[in-house]
Amino acid sequence: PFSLANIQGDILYVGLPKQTQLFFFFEILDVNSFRSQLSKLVPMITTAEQAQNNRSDIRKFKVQERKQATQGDGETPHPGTLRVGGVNIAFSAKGINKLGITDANKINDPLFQAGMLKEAQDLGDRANPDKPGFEPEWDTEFLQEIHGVILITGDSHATLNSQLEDVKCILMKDNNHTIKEISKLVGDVRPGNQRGHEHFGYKDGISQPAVEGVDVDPLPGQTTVKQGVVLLRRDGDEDNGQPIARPEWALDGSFLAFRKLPQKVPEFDTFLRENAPTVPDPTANVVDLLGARLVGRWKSGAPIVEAQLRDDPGLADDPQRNNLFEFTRGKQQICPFAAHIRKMNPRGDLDKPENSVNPHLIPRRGIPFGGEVTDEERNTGVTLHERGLYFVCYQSNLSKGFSFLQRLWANNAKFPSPSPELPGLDAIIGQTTGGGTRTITGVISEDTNQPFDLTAEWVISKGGEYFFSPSLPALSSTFAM
Ligand code: N7H
Repeated sequence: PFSLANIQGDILYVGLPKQTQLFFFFEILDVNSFRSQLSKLVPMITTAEQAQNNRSDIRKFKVQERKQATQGDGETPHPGTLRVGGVNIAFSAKGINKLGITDANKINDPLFQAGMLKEAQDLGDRANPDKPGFEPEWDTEFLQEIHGVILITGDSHATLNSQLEDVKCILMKDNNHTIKEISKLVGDVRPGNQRGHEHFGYKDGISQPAVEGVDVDPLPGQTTVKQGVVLLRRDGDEDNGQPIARPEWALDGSFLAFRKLPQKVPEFDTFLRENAPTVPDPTANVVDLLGARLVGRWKSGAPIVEAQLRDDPGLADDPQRNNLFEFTRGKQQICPFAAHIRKMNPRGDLDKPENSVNPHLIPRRGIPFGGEVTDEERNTGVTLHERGLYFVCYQSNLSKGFSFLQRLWANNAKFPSPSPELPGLDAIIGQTTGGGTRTITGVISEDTNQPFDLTAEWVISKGGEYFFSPSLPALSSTFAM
């Protein structure tokens, strides 16, 4: 039977509620004590059922609050009773092997089993020039053996840290050599009116797939995918129509792809300012227009297909309309083929989308990291403080989800168009191991075949890993003991 109480909370709906989020990467040193302590951690894990209840409590709280503000009456629930935080746990293939799970190799996802480091070059990540052969230019923590990650979300750094202390206390109760910290990364929702926007300034998290039987009331334009696109062993976890063989404990688990993606914000802004082509309408803001054409949405989130020449915040803020659009197949007068959201979800561009697009849709759960751009950075156009996105997505199959999207769509100059106009790489995340140039077409509406050079990459991968987020029953039985 399918139960939300069995599934970790970050996977479904919109994930764990978060203002700030901590990723604690660890290595398992003492397998026996880890396994016995893990069973005591399981009750702390936030399930999809709890995450969903929380959200409706928070919504109710906000409605009450608004009522009180306008009418001065009504009983406001005490915010202290609302849990805005959550805890989830996931393991790398090395971690699952280390635990000694006997049929670990039957999980049957070669990319997961090899680990992300092995795939770095194929993903287009840059080489470290000081290393022979290919070693990606990643932060050192991702070059080490990582066994697992604990995700903690909450409303302040203080809450996260105290939650982390509780988790560590449980895991290391009898033995403080049970696990070793590899690194602790903290992301934050951006402040003020940039809440929900990533660091380039664009509203994020608008388009998410609805999951069959879970998100029963999809918004206009939202695609419903089979449960098995996200959850292992569910309907749709298949290859060529055949269910993929997986061990029993894989049921209702999901692969978590984590990427640390720093963004060169002042450099991106300078590029837009210096390279924005003129358009016939003299009232258009050509700088913002170029950005919107590269992303496929304006900074407000309004899709360029429905707001062709200027931003439309009213459209962006209307959930009934902000995701309801399709690209015109074979044409890029309005939205370049290389626009990030067209590459990642080519709605209207392919035949049989149920087979060609839907299996590749991913729930995204990332969070920005790093501070706001400083005056000095803005004035010099040079990034001095690292900032970007801790990208997280879930899928039942990495070769259809994250890896597919990065390699076969973002990094593939020929996708999605069969027309003679060569789309070029995804303007935001397309990458070439740092070597190639990135030329796209479709930026100039009057001549969509005209090449347009993106003179740099503004999103530069610094590493990541593939994890498996097991179901609660699997955590209690197979992973713990
Ligand atoms: Fe992307 N950005 O600011 O440009 N992304 N993304 N992404 N992304 C989306 O529609 C961004 C990254 C997807 O269904 C929006 O919710 C940045 C990776 C997918 O229409 C914006 C980075 C991958 C979608 C951004 C980054 C994806 C999507 C519009 C890195 C997968 C939904 C908001 C720093 C390999 C497409 C929205 C759809 C949307 C940005 C990374 C995938 C603004 C800055 C690595 C599937």
